[in-house]
Parts: sequence; C-alpha cells; structure tokens
Amino acid sequence: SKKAFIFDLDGVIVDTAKYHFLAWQKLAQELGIEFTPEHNEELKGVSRVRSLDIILELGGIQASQEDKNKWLIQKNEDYLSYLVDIDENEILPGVLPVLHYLKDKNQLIALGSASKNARPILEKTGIINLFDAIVDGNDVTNAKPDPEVFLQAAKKLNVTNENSIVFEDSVAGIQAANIANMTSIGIGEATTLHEAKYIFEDFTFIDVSFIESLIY
Ligand code: G16
Ligand code: MG
Repeated sequence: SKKAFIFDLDGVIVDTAKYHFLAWQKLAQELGIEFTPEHNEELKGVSRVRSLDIILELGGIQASQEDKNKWLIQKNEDYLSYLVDIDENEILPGVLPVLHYLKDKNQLIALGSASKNARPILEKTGIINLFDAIVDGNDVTNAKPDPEVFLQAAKKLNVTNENSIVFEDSVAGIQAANIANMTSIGIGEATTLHEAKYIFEDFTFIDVSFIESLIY
C-alpha cells in the first residue's frame, strides 16, 4: 500500500538547526539575554514569531511590536546569511538513501516544515524534485504542536493520517504527529524525544528492513 512519508526540514533533512541557533543566540546576546543550547530545544520546530516570544520571555523583556518586527527581520537576515553557500553537503547523513529507497518503492514523500525558508533550502540542496508535496511555514496558520502542517501534507497526498509517517527532531513536532494519529519517528536524543513511537539518533541508524516494516 502507499504510505505518506512526511519529513520535517530543519534538523531532519538538513543541518540548519545550528544556523537557527546561531542567529537567535546573536540576537539574544544583543538583548542581554542568556540563551543556551538547552533553551534552544524549545525553539525547534516552533515558528519564527513564537521563537522570539520565547526568547523575550526568557529575558523578562516586554517589547513593542515595532521592535519585535525589527528583530524578526534581523534574525532572518542573519539566518539567511548562513545559507548563502549551502549545497547538497548540508543534507544530513543517511537521509538521501532513505529518500531514494522510498522513491524506488513508489511511496509518497512530503515536506512538513514550520520554516518559511523551506523551498530555497530544498532547491539549493538539490532535492526539491523528490517531494510529492510541500507544506511549510507559508501555508499554515497554526504552529507545531498543532498538527496543521502534517494534516495538510497528508491531505495533499490523499493519504489517511493513520497511513502517514512523520520524521521529526523537535518535541513540538512529535506531539503534532501524535495528535494527528500519525506514526511519529523522532530523530535525535531519546531522552528529549521520548514521546515518539520510534527514536533514532540519526538516519544512519535507520535500515531498509525498518522502512519496509512501515510500508507493508
Ligand atoms: C524550523 C525550525 C525552527 C524555526 C522554524 C521557522 O522548522 O525548526 O527553529 O524557527 O522552522 O523557520 P523560519 O524562520 O525559517 O521560517 P522545521 O519545522 O523545519 O524544523
Ligand atoms: Mg525540525
């Protein structure tokens, strides 16, 4: 049967989570807010606007909408400056073999990302053509853990939620997949992602027999 394999982008397909972190950290520093990698876990998979609010809450800072808009632009410009030179090398280890295996087996592949920068990243890394559907931060109104992004992806592919499988590196994303009754696969640390149905440290730990077990 045909299943929908829905991939998150940052931290799952590409190693851009580190660039988000650097850009947020730079802003936090300018605002005198201490922002650690642990704090950053809370931002993963979360929209840009919500991410800024979390950082400001962390620093106990109340800001005008005008300041917030300025900082959001600044953060995105910094983030984009890291992406200027990216290419297929930004794709995380083990991801391409899985994508190609799914294509070989005639399975459906979708992107389900909170990022508004998703399409240019897929283009630069040369994999945009592998996707049967793309749903990103420009398409949704509700951020993860709201399941909207994954529900839209499954709908575009005409696959039921129960036949959809989500790969995610964020707690919010795992929760979104679970809420949608999809099979959640956490990519990252087991302690952080314990709500996922399956957890792998990265894609190199995912073998063909596991993917096959999801298809049949
Ligand atoms: C990503 C990241 C988040 C980021 C969000 C919005 O989502 O995990 O850290 O804040 O997208 O990204 P942008 O500022 O590029 O619109 P995902 O869902 O691909 O992990
Ligand atoms: Mg992610």
